[in-house]
Amino acid sequence: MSNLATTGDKTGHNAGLALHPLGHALGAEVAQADLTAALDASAVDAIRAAWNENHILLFRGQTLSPDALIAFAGRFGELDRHDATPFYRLEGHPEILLVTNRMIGGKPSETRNTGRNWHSDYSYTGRPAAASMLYCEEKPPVGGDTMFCNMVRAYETLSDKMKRIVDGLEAVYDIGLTAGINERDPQKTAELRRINPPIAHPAVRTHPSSGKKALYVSERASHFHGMTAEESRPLIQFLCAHATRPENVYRHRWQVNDLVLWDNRTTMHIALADFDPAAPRHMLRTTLLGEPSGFVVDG
Ligand SMILES: O=C(O)CCC(=O)C(=O)O
Ligand SMILES: [Fe+2]
Repeated sequence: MSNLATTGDKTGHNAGLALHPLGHALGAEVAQADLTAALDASAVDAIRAAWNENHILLFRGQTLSPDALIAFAGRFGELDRHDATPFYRLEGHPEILLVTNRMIGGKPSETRNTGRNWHSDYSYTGRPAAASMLYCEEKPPVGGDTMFCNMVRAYETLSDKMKRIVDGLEAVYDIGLTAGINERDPQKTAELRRINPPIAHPAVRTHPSSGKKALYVSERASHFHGMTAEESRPLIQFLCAHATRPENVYRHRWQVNDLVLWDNRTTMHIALADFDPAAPRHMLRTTLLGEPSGFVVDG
């Protein structure tokens, strides 16, 4: 693992990464890494272990072409080709989703307001994202931050009675609850609704690697299956407020050439509109497919 600084012995056996915590609740920076170099299996394992432990990882100062980003991401799982949101892909690279406010084809970008409420990626699909990686190519001089919260801690800090209640629930996800979707092209959003009908997923999920239970409820959940919206809404609001308490959040201030990896099974995130929309912000995202989950509901 010559391309990753380690704290282990020089042979690379049992090597740990040079990790610096980003927040008490979640997040770590991996220092002195060059992700364009070929990663051997032990480096991939070490990153995966640090990722499972910290939920989000930051690599600064990376110069990654779309192909290099795809190659790196593909070492960690099966890449999503973003068929659930086909209008937002980087041309020629379906494995990359553009999150940008640059003009596209002379029109305002459809992803200029992506991620503006607390969510886990692709929760409105039958294969909710296992993980996402976001690479910053351009950022406004001030703001454009992203916040992340720890859904394992969110679950663990509920009372035992509330844990038992949410253990038995399924949240119904609705792409129409994506903040800002109504500001986008109505024909395209109608197509997105057609591709992604409301789908129910367990409100608590067990992480396949760590075995930890994590809350899986977000601001894109309309109700709990079998309950009315009126009955569900106060509980969804409470759970989201509980999960996103400041002490359970890490706020990332982007630098150009940052790559942030997050686990969508153990975190939620929100992209803040805390910047001048005339200042370009341009990010490339790759997404790792999660396990098939959930069932489509009538509403
Ligand atoms: O632009 C961001 O900071 C994050 C947007 C988002 O939600 C995503 O890329 O999944
Ligand atoms: Fe997102």
